Amino acid sequence: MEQVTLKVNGMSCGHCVKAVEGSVGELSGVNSVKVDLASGTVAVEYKSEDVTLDQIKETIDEEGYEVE
Ligand SMILES: [Cu+2]
Repeated sequence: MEQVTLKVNGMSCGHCVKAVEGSVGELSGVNSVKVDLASGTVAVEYKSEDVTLDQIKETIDEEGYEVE
């Protein structure tokens, strides 16, 4: 299991939290995803055999947020 904390720009409210946690959480191989609005970060726990970090970043990007 890999663990990464991504800095993500543009998340500002509960809707953003739901959008990011929902879409990333749907990826197969993602074990957990937690948004922290105060610090603008997304903590993800995933299995690198099943999902890549690039896929996770792309999914956040597709929701309309910028991964630093
Ligand atoms: Cu929002």
